[in-house]
Amino acid sequence: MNPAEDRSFEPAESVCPFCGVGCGIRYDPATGAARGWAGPVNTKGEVCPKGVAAWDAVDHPDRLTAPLVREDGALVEATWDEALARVSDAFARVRRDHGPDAVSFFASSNCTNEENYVLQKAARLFGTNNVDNCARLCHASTVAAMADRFGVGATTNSFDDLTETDVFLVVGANPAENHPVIFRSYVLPALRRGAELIHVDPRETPTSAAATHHLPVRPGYDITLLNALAATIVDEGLVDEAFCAERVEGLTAFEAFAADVDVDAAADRAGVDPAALRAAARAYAVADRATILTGMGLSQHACGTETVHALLNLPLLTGNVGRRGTGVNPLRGQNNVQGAGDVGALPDRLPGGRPVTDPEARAAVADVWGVPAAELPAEPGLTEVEATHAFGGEVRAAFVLGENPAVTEPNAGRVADALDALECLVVQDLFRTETAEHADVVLPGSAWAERGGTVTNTDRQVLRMRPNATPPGDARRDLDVLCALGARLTGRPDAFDYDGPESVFAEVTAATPPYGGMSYEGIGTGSQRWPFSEDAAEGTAVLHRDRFANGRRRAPLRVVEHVAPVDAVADDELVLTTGRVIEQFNSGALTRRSDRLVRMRGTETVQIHPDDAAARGVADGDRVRLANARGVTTAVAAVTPAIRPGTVFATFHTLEPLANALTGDALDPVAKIPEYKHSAVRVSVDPVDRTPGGP
Ligand SMILES: Nc1nc2c(c(=O)[nH]1)N[C@H]1C(S)=C(S)[C@@H](COP(=O)(O)OP(=O)(O)OC[C@H]3O[C@@H](n4cnc5c(=O)[nH]c(N)nc54)[C@H](O)[C@@H]3O)O[C@H]1N2
Ligand SMILES: Nc1nc2c(c(=O)[nH]1)N[C@H]1C(S)=C(S)[C@@H](COP(=O)(O)OP(=O)(O)OC[C@H]3O[C@@H](n4cnc5c(=O)[nH]c(N)nc54)[C@H](O)[C@@H]3O)O[C@H]1N2
Ligand code: SF4
Ligand SMILES: [Mo]
Repeated sequence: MNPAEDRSFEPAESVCPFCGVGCGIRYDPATGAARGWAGPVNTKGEVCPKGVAAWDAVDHPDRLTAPLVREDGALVEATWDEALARVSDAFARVRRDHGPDAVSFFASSNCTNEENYVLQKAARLFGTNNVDNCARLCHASTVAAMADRFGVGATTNSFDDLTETDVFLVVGANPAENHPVIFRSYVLPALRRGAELIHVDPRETPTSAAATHHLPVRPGYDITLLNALAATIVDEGLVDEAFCAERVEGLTAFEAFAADVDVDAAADRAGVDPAALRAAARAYAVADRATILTGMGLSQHACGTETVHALLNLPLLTGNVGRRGTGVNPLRGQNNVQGAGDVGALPDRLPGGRPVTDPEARAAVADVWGVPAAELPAEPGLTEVEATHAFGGEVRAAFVLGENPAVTEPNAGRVADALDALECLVVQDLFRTETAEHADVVLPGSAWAERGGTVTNTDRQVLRMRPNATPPGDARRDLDVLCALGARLTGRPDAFDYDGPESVFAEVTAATPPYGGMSYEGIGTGSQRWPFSEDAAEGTAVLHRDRFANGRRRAPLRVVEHVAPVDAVADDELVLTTGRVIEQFNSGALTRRSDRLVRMRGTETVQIHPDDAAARGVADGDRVRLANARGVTTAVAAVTPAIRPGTVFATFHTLEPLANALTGDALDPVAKIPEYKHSAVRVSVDPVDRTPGGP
């Protein structure tokens, strides 16, 4: 059936379902594609190629149009009542036999604040804090380090004031491809007016193409590099003494540490030229306004939190926080990765970032929910990858909303076994994904264009989505499914009896202090930014002005030592690092289904340096085999000096190469983020002849 057959389409201002920039898009009947409208971020209606392609997934013949349940090993169509009863019976049985913590809920940074809020409420009223979202996989480490040092883990500044920046330090991020509208509409104009860009990345990317300084760091050695930058600043007398005297603690101890850093040797270990490193340190330190844009190259390491701690010393030493055009700005992943955490889809945090262990916070939330505080679980739950590691053991059933862990969690071989070890796996998605293939129940949800609700973008702006279409066939709006499920799982139908997303949002604002006072009407086709204040809307664009968000006047400097990467790399091995390209998005569930994007560029390649290729007899275009103890995958070699020697790069957007066949189980001890950016692999010409007609 063509899902478009019985549907109605009506253009209305909504938000792009992809990255955390939060561009305004809507359906365009004239072209049958999506197009931008002048939203609060893309103020001229500009979008990147993914924005235009967003409609293709909405109207795709692969859309799920009916619930599926597993019968005799196969997924077969069922009614909603059968499917929901299957879920509530299985979860009730697991809770009876093993307790509520034997069920785990994966929320979705691809879904709205309202949907995530309802899901975490359902999990907690079911009795468990086992609820997390894939913020865990992107910036959990950044959030942990920033919350520890600055009091809150979110962008310190807004895009608007980046146009006033003199120097951008972009570390482990590739905004030219992954946050294209920020890059083109905010960063590039500043560069055109004379600002400089320092890029720390083992590859030359379209971001480095705009850079004044490129430091091709050796993956896993960012702490060494960041310490060398800090040591240069101290050594060359570039510390902002006045700022440090007022706003910083621990300068003397840090200067003593810095004095012991041998900058030449450190640059060498980090794989960069010492003179280039010193020049970059100077440029950052002498700038009037320097800002940091940070991404996965820093955060996605088993030492991600420590690495971000090393980064945070730089703005403190140089007085680059609390003013326009400065700060530390993590470029967030999906369109609602910020909001999913804000509204409580985290195992240790209630809505508003308050710890589940805090009795006052539990009492406040219970009061909004109209339940006794004693009903809310008080122990932190399992994070996403921890939960997957417990599947079949401590965890017996899981609910996965809008995520595709079979492709995106590390060590895919182990993940596939874990998914099969569950007594009941429920997946709510748009498509029959690789994860859904392991499911016992599949619930057909709604795409971006089929819902109302709010999302919170990377600079803390809450934006409204509006329906442009009805869901296909028997698919339902995600919020309606989650409310129905919440009622069944908790036996508290009143707690999930809402009059649409606006009434959920009203409860979100009551339960989430930084959102207090916001409203649908107030947001309109603009935005409201948290921490929200009626009379100081502009004031919240720059955090930490006079005090840090924890109320303290000073933030500490911190001595951070190099942490050895978990995978030791043998002489004949290379380091695999992974990431993204502009035309594809994460597991590719949506973008691989767009002809518009697939035509633009293949992603089934692995970048390898000419020296490493020559040493292995690999020529450009050869099919190569990447292998380690965890798995094997193949890819087409792209032989290029754009990647540093000793390192290979693959995306994780495709099933071949399935990059996560090779990534490992190590987690950062604080933030529990996986190691996606440093895996030892052997690379060789693929011995299997795959040419058509070959053996
Ligand atoms: N086009 C597109 N845009 C996206 C996404 C997408 O899939 N496609 N996904 C969204 C999501 S969920 C997220 S979280 C963001 C992520 O956005 P980014 O943080 O930009 O993501 P990545 O491409 O994973 O990594 C950024 C860079 O880190 C570099 N890198 C690798 N290893 C290291 C290292 O050890 N040290 C350093 N310093 N750098 C290293 C890589 O070469 C890469 O260029 O993008 C969002 N936007
Ligand atoms: N090797 C490697 N692996 C990585 C990373 C890396 O850099 N390297 N990055 C990690 C990061 S930062 C992230 S965020 C994760 C992303 O991991 P995932 O969240 O698993 O990836 P997505 O492709 O965004 O998955 C989204 C799923 O949600 C569905 N979906 C989309 N919109 C909706 C909706 O509105 N409703 C419903 N019900 N479903 C919807 C899609 O069809 C898709 O199946 O991947 C991680 N994995
Ligand atoms: S920059 Fe991000 S939000 Fe904007 S159109 Fe592209 S993918 Fe969508
Ligand atoms: Mo992400």
